[in-house]
Amino acid sequence: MSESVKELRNVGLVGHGGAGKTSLSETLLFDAGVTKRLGSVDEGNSVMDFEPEEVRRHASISTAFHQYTWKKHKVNIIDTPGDANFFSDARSCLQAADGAIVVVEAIDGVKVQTEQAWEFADQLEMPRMIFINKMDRDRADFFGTLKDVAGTFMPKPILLQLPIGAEENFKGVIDFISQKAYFYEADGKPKVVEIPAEMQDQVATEREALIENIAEADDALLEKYLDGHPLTDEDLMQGLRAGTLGRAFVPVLCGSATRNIGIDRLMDFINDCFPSPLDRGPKVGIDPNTGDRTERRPALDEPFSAQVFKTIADPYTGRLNIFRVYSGTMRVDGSFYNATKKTRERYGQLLQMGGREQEAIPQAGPGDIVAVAKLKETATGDSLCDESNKIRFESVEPLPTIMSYAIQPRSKKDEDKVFTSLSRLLEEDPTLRLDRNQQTREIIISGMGQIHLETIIDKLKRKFGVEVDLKTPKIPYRETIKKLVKGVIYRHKKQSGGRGQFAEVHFDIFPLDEGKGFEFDQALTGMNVPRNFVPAVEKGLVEAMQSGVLAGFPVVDVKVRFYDGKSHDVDSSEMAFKIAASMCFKKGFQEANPTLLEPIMNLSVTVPEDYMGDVIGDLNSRRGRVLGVDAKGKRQVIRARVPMAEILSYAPDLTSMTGGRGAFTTEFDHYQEVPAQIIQKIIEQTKSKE
Ligand SMILES: Nc1nc2c(ncn2[C@@H]2O[C@H](COP(=O)(O)OP(=O)(O)OP(=O)(O)O)[C@@H](O)[C@H]2O)c(=O)[nH]1
Ligand SMILES: [Mg+2]
Repeated sequence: MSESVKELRNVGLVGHGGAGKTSLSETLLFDAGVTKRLGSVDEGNSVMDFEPEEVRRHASISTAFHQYTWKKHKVNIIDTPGDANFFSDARSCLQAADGAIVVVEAIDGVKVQTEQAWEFADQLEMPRMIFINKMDRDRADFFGTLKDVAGTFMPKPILLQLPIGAEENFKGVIDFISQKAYFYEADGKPKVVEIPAEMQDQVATEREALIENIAEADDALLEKYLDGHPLTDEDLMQGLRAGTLGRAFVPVLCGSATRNIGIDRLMDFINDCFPSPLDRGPKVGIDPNTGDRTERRPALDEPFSAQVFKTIADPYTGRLNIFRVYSGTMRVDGSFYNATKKTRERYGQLLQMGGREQEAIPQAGPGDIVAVAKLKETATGDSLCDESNKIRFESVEPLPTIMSYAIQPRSKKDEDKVFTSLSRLLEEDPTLRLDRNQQTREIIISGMGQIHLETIIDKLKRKFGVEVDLKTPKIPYRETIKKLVKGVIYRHKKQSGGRGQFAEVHFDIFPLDEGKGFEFDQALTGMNVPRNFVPAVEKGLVEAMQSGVLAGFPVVDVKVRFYDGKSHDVDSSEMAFKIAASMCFKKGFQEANPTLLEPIMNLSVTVPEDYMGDVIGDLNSRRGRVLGVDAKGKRQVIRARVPMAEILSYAPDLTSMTGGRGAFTTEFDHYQEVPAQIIQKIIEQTKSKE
């Protein structure tokens, strides 16, 4: 448990992929003395990007946790992955933070993922700061980046520092409040000196702007300022803290994570101006007994409450649930109530996550981020609480999946293992979906994009030794008829030496409405067909319908009326009637104007207004039908119906059309007839694969 909740900081690092969040985490840990050597993403020895898939890709695929102590403050770092493929995990884990550092690189400025993380932090009403990173890189442009940031984000970004030099000559930062220059050596320890003469005017102007911004956010300070009294450094720090916490503005700092420049300033800022769990106030939830709104203060004497925001599945050590405590305390070897699953769970050790390592701790309290192993039912998003003081918190839903593949084991013997191993990965990844398509018999995995599904395949191999390939899923087409045919007659007769085979059936075949499936109408009147053969006739029909005449797809939405037939005392048998029924159906089906049906999806595409024309034009070329467009904030939501076959690879196409600014969801809506000119193509393709 941290010394004091007041001195605890839970800090989430967000921003687009490659902005430098993990590198920054490494430098924070190094400067605080947690690591003896500065970890590097590029060299593969980062303590935060420790999973083999991360080391190989030089990028985070999953949120990592660590902590350090700096000037009596304990800081939990939550290093989220920036790539859109892993944004759902970033969102879930950011819920555990009290403040967010938005890392922006000084070269390309704000990118889509940064905007999306920002919007999510807005939803959580989370105080933020911006760290302009990579000031040492070629083409680093501080003011260009600042302009970009100021033009994109609200609340208003305000400048606290100026960089000294840039690119290769980036040497340090000037702090407006202390009015000092900080020059850095490789160890991250600053040499504090007077502001260089040539920068003094610029600093004076920027400092004045900062003072005004701070004063504007605080009535008492504003009054003092307008009365002409100078604001002291203490006034400014107090105003800066209040304005940051109250989200009146977003302070901007700068530096270089890999060169360890400006990082100690950032650490001081986190201590001084970022919220403690106390600043964020009580956590609101629902009393599951009454349905009423209730809350928990971040205090030791409150009943225990917590929420799980991440789960890690390990084939050897089992499952690990990571959660944030909101109120009360917990000690080792205890139990709690899971208000989401409505069960009681026992746990043993309390663990604190430090990258890949876990350290046992004796107890935990408000604001602490803790893990426990081997819970039975608990999953990401669940609320944990004291059994006699129940509370349930809301949690963000996982983002909907956008890409699907059929999965094929390389070795036949792995078929069963594929499903069980993927189910294990499902425990730690709520954005992964697993379905077995009854019709095509394929195992379909769906996820957040190409990279997401590829890393799943990598994990499957590493953790469970199962090798699989990803294939484009088959479209589950179906066959049906459009015309009614009456009086279809088929006689099955075979005379081969001994006992022969004889059966004759008479059918009427009707088309049914979409979704009606198959109906069998036994309408025999005379005694031509003994009734004990009726089940065989129905069975023959059901079997015939499993594989249609056009291209072998299942037949649906058909009614067969069995009204007459003929039989023979000796030669008729169930088998003979089954065959007759099947053949009669196939004959009638061909006369009944057969056609193919395809799945039509509901598609909802969210894009900034500028891209609307392109996206709608593209949907039209995919045989889509636009149903409507609604405004949602600054974005437009296009609702359309599109054939599944046309949007199997929509994710990369939408990304390239919109520069990554588009998002979409799909769900099955109904089956619809395939246009005539396409039917022939599908039939040929299916036949060529046989
Ligand atoms: N020159 C320079 N390179 C940096 C700096 N910070 C990070 N990098 C490099 O940028 C690349 C990406 O850094 P990461 O720390 O992995 O970025 P990230 O934000 O964690 O990326 P994701 O995990 O993919 O979201 C690596 O090659 C780093 O070495 C910096 O301050 N200066
Ligand atoms: Mg990273």
